Amino acid sequence: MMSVNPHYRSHVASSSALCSTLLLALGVWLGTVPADARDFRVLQLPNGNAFGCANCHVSPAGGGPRNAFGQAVGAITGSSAVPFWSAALAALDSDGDGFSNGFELGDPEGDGTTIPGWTVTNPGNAASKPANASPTVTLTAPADGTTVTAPAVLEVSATATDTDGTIAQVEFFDQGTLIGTVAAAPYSLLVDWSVGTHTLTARATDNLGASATSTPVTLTVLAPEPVTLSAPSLTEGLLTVTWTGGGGPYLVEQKADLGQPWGGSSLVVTDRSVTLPVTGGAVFVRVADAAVIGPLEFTAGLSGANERPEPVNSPGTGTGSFTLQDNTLTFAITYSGLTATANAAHIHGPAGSDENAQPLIDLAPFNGGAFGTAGTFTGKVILTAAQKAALLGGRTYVNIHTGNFGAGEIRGQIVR
Ligand SMILES: [Ca+2]
Ligand SMILES: [Ca+2]
Ligand SMILES: [Ca+2]
Repeated sequence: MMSVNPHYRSHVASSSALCSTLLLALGVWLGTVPADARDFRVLQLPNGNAFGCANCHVSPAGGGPRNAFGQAVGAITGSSAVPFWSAALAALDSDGDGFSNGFELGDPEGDGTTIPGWTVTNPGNAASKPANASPTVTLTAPADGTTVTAPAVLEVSATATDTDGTIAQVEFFDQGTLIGTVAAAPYSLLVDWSVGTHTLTARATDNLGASATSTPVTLTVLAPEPVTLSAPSLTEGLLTVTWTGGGGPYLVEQKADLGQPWGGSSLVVTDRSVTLPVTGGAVFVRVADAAVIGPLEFTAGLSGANERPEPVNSPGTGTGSFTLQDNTLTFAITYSGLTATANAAHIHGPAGSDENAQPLIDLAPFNGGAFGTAGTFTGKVILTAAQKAALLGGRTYVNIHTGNFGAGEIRGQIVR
């Protein structure tokens, strides 16, 4: 703690930090410490002479209104001469420029010991502050020049540092278009990359708004090889078809007569193989790769009547619209009229409209902050191959739960 004789200090400082000279002289003459003479306060400040009276006063000549730091000092001292510099005052950022009073004055700890060679700035003037070092940022994944085959769900990751502050956020860009923002380490995003060449950069912004952009890296996503069927095998009425190529999942269609139209692709598998019963004299099989697909639109209509194993009696209803692009499902689901506040909501599967299945996707993070008896779920999720297969096969449904109907109050199958 500093111990300062205010009279002595006032005199030795008079050439370099002179506040209210006349009042100070009067004060000495009267033999008291005048309330308005504050050179002694300048001298209680670490490196106080660098800005003199302007540490505390709006006017650099002293007197008149106090700035924010001067007000903080005044709140401690009142009109007394008590020592005021402390760790607590050092920790404050009185002028709100992002740097603590102690940092600005070269005594970050507030213990009265200054750091030699410090560039002192004014703790009472927001325009006077240390130069802010820009952050640095490096993309750590994917490695530059990475080439993968779709489906390409992989993380983009960066490290970011700021030598004189903190990282406020890291943004990721693909060809200059923002693809996501991460506010805290680890700075990573899971991304469903489309086929093509991606030029990725990361931009880090520090706590004072300075930013830096990483060196770009290139990621190339190739389309899968075409699906090629191998020779089928028939064993005891079961036809096994295998194939190569594609990225999956696979849409499998079959028909018994080559002259008939294909019947649609309700059978969706993730393996490169399927076994089908053969009841007639012939079966024709067509396999399509769904690794790169979309946009495909789906809808769902939710009601109590759709609940299984038994319908429930609820006035609640809901509708959902869904878009699948490659592996990413974007959705907007609205519901209303529930008999109680919803307490959970999921996309379930794989199950047909008369079956039940476990949750695949928790919709709670997408409810806009809170469940209600009415509300919305909007957002997007990246699907696993199995989830995508269930969706493409018409084997997923939305289910919203309430306290009155714990197994689900309204439900709707997601269909094309
Ligand atoms: Ca400050
Ligand atoms: Ca300042
Ligand atoms: Ca900085």
